[in-house]
Amino acid sequence: MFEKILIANRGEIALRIHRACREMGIHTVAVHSEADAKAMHVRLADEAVCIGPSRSSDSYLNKSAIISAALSTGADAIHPGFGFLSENADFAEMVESHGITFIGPTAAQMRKMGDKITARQAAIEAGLPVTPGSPSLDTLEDAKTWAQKIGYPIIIKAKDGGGGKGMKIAFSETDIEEAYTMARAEAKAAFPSDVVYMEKYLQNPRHIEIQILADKYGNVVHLGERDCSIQRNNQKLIEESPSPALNQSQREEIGEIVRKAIAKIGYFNAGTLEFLFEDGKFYFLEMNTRLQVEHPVTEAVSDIDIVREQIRIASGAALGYEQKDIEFNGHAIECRINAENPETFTPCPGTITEWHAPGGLGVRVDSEIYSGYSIPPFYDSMIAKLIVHGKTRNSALMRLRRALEEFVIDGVSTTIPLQQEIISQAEFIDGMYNIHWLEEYMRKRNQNS
Ligand code: MV4
Repeated sequence: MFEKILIANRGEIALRIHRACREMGIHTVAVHSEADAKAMHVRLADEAVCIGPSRSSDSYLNKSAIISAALSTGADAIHPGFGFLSENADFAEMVESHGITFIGPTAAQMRKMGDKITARQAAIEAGLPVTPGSPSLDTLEDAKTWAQKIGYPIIIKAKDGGGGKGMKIAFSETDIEEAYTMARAEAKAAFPSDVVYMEKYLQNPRHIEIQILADKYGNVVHLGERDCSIQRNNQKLIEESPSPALNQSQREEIGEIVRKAIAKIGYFNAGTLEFLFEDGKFYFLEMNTRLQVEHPVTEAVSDIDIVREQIRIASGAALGYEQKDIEFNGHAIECRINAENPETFTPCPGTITEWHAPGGLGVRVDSEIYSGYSIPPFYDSMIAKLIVHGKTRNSALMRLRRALEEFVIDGVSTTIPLQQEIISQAEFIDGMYNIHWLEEYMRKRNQNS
C-alpha cells in the first residue's frame, strides 16, 4: 500500500480524499494556490505545498508544479479528484513516467473512453446500447445523408464536446445546414478538434448513470445507478439513487450489461457510464473516467467507500468481492450547494460570516467551509454537498427537507432556497421528472411572477 498520497485538488473533494487516506493510515500532501493558503484541505493534510498563483491555470492545472511537489515530498501516488487534471491523459502519463502512481485508469484507457467517437465505438463493440448515430461528418452533404438515414430529430455533437457546448438539434431538413455549420464553428472555437458527428435526438430522456469499480485483474462490479436529471445549464443540482424511474429488473439488466462491457473494454479503477433513459430503454452517452461529485449517494446505498476502493485498486489490490456480495440499502439524495444567485446561477463569492451544517442520523455534509472562510472567486461555486440516506425515498425526502431547513449559511446566497422549492413540487415528490423538468419549471414560475 502507498505511504503518502498527494491530493491534486482543492475544496470538499480534497478533504474527501484526505479522509479516505487517513482511515487507511496513509499520509497526505495537499497542494494549493496562493488564494487557498488558508483552505481546510491545507490545514488537515500532513504536508502542504504552494504550487502557484490563484488562477487554476497557474496552480491546480500546472502539471509540472504538481509533479515537483510529489517528488519533493516523496509521495508515491497522486489522486486527481474531479475537474482540473482528473481526465487529462497527458498528466496521468507524466505522473507514471516519474515513478508515481496515478490513482485512476491508464492514460490509454482515458484516451479511449474520453473521446466521444472512440468511446461510442468501444461501447458498441462491448455490447452497450447506443442511440442510432453516424461516424464523423466531413461535409454538409454527409450530414444530410446521415440525418435521412437516422430520421429526424437529430443532434449534432462535437467529438471533444462537453457541458453541452457544440451541440445542435435539427428537427427537419430545414434546420440541418444551420445546425451542422454552427456545431462545427462552436467546436472549432471551444475544443481542440472541430470534428462533429450525429445521433438520433431523444426528446424527453432522463439522465441515469451507472457507477463501476474494476480492479487490474478483470473483476468488475457495478454500484447501481444515480438519477441526475435535475439539472440546469448542464449543472446538476440534485442527484439520487436508486432512480425512481427504474424497476428492479431494468436495474439488474443494465448493471449486468455494463459489468460485461467494462470487463471487455479492460478498464480499471472507478468509472461512470452515462446513459439517457427513455421509454424503458437505455442509450450510452459517454464515460467519465474519474471520481464524480455525486459519488456519495452511491456510497450511502452500497456502503462502499469509493475513494478507498480507488486507492486499493491503484495499489494493485484485487476487489475481493463479487457483484452478489454487494447489497443496496435504502435511498439517498444529494443536493449540491453552490454559492450563487439562485435565480441567475451566477457565482457569488464572499465571506461566510456564519456556518452551521446539519447533522443527525442519515445526514452527511461534505464541505471545506468554516465560519469566517472567504470563498475565492477563481474556482467552482460548489461549497458543500448535503447527502441524506433513508430507508425509503419518502423518508430520505423528509430527511432532506429537515436537513436543508437546519443549514445556516450567512454572508453569501446559495442554491438552498431553490432546492427546497424543487423538492416540494409534486413532480419531484412523485419522481416524475426528466432532464428538461427544472428549466421548464423555472420558466413557468418566472412567467407567473
Ligand atoms: C443527447 C440528448 C438527447 N439525445 N443526445 C447534453 C450533454 C452531453 N453530455 C449530452 N447531452 C445530451 N445528449 C441525444 N442523442 C440530450 C442531451 C442533454 C442532456 C443530457 C444529460 C443531462 C442533461 C442534458 C440537458 C440537455 C441536453
